[in-house]
Amino acid sequence: MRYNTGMDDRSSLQASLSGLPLGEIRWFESIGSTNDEALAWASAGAPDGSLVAADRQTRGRGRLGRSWETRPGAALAFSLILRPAADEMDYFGLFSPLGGLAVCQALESEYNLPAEIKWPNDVLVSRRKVCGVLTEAGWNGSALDNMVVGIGINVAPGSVPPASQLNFPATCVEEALGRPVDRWQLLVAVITQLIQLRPRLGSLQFLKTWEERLAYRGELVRLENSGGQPVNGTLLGVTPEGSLRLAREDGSEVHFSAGDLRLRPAGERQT
Ligand code: BT5
Repeated sequence: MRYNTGMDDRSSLQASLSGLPLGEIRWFESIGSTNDEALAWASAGAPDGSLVAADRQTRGRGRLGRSWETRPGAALAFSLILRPAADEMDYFGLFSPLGGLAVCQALESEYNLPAEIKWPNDVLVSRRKVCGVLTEAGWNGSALDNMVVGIGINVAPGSVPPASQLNFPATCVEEALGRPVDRWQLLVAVITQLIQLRPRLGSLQFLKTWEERLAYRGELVRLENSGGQPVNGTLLGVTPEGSLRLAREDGSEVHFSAGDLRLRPAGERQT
């Protein structure tokens, strides 16, 4: 199946999203980064639930200055502007898993495709990365003003960058499924799931749902950061704030917040 381009994309997107309780919507055929646009728009007053989506990103961003590839006609790249209500402020660290969980649940509900979350922010299918989430906060002085949840999903095979550009094996939804999918249908499903999950942010049920989705749970993993020694341990789960819980060999439990950490299965060679 070929995707429509240009104005058809804009109208397909708007038609698909028309039933959802969203704010305003901005669509770009090509943009630097949907997160940059969303952060600027949020600080200029975009309402809660506003959406920036693009067919192509020329400077799509991952975490810690890494880049994210979004090739035209093959992927989903969008950023949702959320204005945390007073009771959501404490759950600052959970907006990223909110995005990841919404993608997992959408893949399962729409396509029966089992998906996992590689802590902190990747969605894996068959242990390959199909989606990345980059959540960024907008501040008004020292007060949290908005959270931008940026989601990139590889949909068609053309969206998967060559292995030489990847720091973890990647795939796309169509490859995993063995058939074409309608990316607007997937977009609607992800946003629908996110809207449904949001009121449960920070609840025990939210944490349980997240933990059940954690890739490598009960397995030996290695945590790497840019500087110090890697840490090995058995992945136990997450804390209520979203830190990773690891059991060391001596039985002690240690917690790690996302920072600049990378999670790897312990058996994998360091690259
Ligand atoms: C992420 O970062 O995985 C978060 C990616 C978030 C992208 C969305 S798209 C909409 C919104 N607007 C933006 O500008 N960003 C968000 P990280 O865990 O740091 O992973 C980045 C690494 O993934 C790169 O260094 C590459 O190795 C790899 N990568 C780049 N493009 C990829 C792709 N399309 N599929 C799989 N892996 C990719």
